[in-house]
Amino acid sequence: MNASPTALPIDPLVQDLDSETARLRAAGPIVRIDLLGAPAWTVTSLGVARRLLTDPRLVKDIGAWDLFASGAVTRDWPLIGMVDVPPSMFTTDGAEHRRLRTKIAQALTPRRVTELRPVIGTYTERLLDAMAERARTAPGEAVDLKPAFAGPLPMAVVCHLMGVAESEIPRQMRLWKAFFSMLTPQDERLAVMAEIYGIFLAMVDEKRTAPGDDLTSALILADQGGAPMSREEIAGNLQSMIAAGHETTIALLLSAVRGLLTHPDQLALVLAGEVPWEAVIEEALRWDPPVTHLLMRFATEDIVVADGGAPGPSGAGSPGDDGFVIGKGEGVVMSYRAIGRDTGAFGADADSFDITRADAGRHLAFGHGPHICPGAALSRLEAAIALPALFARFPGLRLAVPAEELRRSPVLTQNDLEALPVVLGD
Ligand code: HEM
Ligand code: PLO
Repeated sequence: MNASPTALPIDPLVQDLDSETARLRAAGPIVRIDLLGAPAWTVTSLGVARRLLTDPRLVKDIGAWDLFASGAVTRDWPLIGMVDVPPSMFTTDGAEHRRLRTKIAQALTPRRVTELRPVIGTYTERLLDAMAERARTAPGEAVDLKPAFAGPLPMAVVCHLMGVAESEIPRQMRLWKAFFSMLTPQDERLAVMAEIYGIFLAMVDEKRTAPGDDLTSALILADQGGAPMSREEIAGNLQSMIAAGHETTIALLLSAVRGLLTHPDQLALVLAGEVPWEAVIEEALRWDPPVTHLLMRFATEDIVVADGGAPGPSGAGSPGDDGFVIGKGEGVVMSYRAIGRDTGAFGADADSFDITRADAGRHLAFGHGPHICPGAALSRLEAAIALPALFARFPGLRLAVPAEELRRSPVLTQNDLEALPVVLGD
């Protein structure tokens, strides 16, 4: 399996993400990439992304991927865990997908999210108390905000939501870290995936006999949208919610803090109440979104994407002349980080963090179309509680290292800062 020679390689070690994003953007609205040996397309333009994300000719069903059907991509491919996974809303299409989304909508109501407010507040205060204690006993010492604050909160909240025991959290953190890291040997990753699925299947069996007051039980009981979910579908959806619900929100918190600490003038505006926290959250989602590259959709027929950006009907226009043709059976990635930096959508200064920009809310960090993130309200709520509480407790918070020294973890698909060392201040 070889990617075409002109394909841009995506670095699994994420050594220089800003340069990679700039290279992708410069290459066009839709670009040939090399995903660890597998050729694919990626989208870097907001307009093209919006159109393709509602185009029914692109599906999540891995059976539509030529490289998989032909055996060129196998379980040995390090990114297989993003595409060949247990049944869930993440990988289904059409009527089957609508059935699962209806049940999620029935169970994950705005009220259920709002009811998490005190839970989020309590976890946040608990973490801040522990940090304050460290600041008292070791004043001036650098603290890594990832394990101390941003890391634990989202996993605790999503486990509470889904009815996963607190005692399970350390194992979940370890397993998902191994799942996402590109440094995990592939046989170990496959074992981790099997272990995760086994844990959730067992959990579903328990909840089916003794439902609780949690979202997993509500999904089991959801009666709208068609046939009840199978055991495997409940486990698959539970597992998706846990995976999606922690890794992404950690990244949102870290992006927002990094943006503010590297732009003290903007932090001052927020602390003075001149710019709302909501603006910080939306700008962080645009500027350095949690999902870098979203794998993957597959073309069920040839799709012509005009150079100007609009995908046309199949067969319109000739390949190469006035656009790009996504061939039937090819894979399409959404590079949400590059899309957030689309100068056509956000202006010439799209690379700058600017909480005063008027149009940050147009970002696609939560996706668009039928698969748009069902957890968006929850993650926004977490950030809207955690960020002000952090800066209220530590108004003198500052980076403990120069911004250029911050490193990314080797996670190809997600935005994962290795660490965010800060000084808590007085
Ligand atoms: C889907 C982003 C938080 C659960 C998605 C997608 C994106 C996304 C981009 C669409 C993927 C696509 O193109 O198909 C984010 C971001 C988050 C976040 C940026 C935080 C800042 C959450 C939370 C949960 C969650 C907290 C659960 C509690 C899901 C699920 C899907 C999804 C289950 C799959 C939906 C489907 O395919 O129908 N998310 N997410 N996400 N998200 Fe989130
Ligand atoms: C994780 C492995 C599971 O077996 C299947 C699964 C479902 C939902 C996916 C999640 C995986 C990875 C993280 C994803 C999430 C949906 C949203 C989240 C992609 C593949 C994002 C956008 O980061």
